[in-house]
Amino acid sequence: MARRTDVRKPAAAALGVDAATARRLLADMMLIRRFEEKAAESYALGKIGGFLHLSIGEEAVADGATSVLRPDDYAISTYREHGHCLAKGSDPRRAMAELYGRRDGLCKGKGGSMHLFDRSVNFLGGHAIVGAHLPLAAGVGFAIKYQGGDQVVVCYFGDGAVPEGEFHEAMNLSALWKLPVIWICENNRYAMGTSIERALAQHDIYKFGEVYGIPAEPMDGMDVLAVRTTVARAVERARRDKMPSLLEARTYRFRGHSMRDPAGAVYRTKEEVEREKLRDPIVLFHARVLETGALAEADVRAIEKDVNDRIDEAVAFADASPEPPLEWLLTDIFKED
Ligand SMILES: Cc1ncc(C[n+]2csc(CCOP(=O)(O)OP(=O)(O)O)c2C)c(N)n1
Ligand SMILES: [Mg+2]
Repeated sequence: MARRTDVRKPAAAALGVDAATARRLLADMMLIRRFEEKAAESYALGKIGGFLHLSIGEEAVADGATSVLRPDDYAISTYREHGHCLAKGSDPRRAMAELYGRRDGLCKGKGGSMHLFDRSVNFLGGHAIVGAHLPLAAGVGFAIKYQGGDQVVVCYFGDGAVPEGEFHEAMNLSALWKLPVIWICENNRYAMGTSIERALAQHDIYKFGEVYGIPAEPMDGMDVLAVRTTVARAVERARRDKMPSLLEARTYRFRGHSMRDPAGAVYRTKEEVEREKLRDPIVLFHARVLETGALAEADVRAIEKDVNDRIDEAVAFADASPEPPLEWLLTDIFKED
């Protein structure tokens, strides 16, 4: 009888990635999902205050994109950034402690859910003002080029940023100055309760790339391998030719905009949400790795257990971390004397 490892080789090839990559992609998506499910529980228990925006349903974008980056590449994001930060390699314990507002958090508990920042993995935030980080991403791209580096910067933003001036300014400058920026629009079709049909004259967001002379493509944001392949092409263009790309990830958030809009039920039909849940990126990829034989069900269960253990550990770590002392209010701030 063939050994299990022998059986896996041709099947994994059918998937287009090797078994180790499949394992990592699945584990990272599950880690983001579990992290956010636990964060929602902690919010309900009153352990997390302020805003909390979950990306449940959108994990394939962060995971697929980061899987083709180097550790020295940069990522920058919105307030819906837990997944981007974890995918980039941040310690879930310190990310959870940040959500809890505790002193061992990534930003010493001063940033909270919307402002995760982790210089050690080149994750440059967590930005709460819609559209504001796009010019920052262009600036990071400029700095890379100016310093003669070959890193790239991935900038995630929502469909809600597209009608704003900052989107257009940033597209223009990145094209004009040939900056190594990969613009990834996470088009989940809503900006809070406003659908793209009510906000945008052009619903195919990737088409804005053509106007600025930027290579642009839509991608299935619920398919981690599609995201990986499309972003890999954009990374190559950015690294080699200093050419930006605009990628439109077609995705969906299964929960509401924030914990104050838990189900998003006022502006979306139940049928729409249920239909989109059939495209759950984790369920789809799980099925695909089994079908192709890249992983066995026992492997998936082991990954799941490991992820659950890591997140339980993250919650315990956050719970045990003390609150920041009052004096810290006046440190790490920019002030002119
Ligand atoms: C400049 C600005 N205007 C309004 C808001 C309020 N606001 C917070 S999130 C949001 C929706 C943004 O939607 P989108 O960019 O599609 O991202 P998503 O929440 O869907 O991930 C708005 C309008 C803000 N934070 N900044
Ligand atoms: Mg949106």
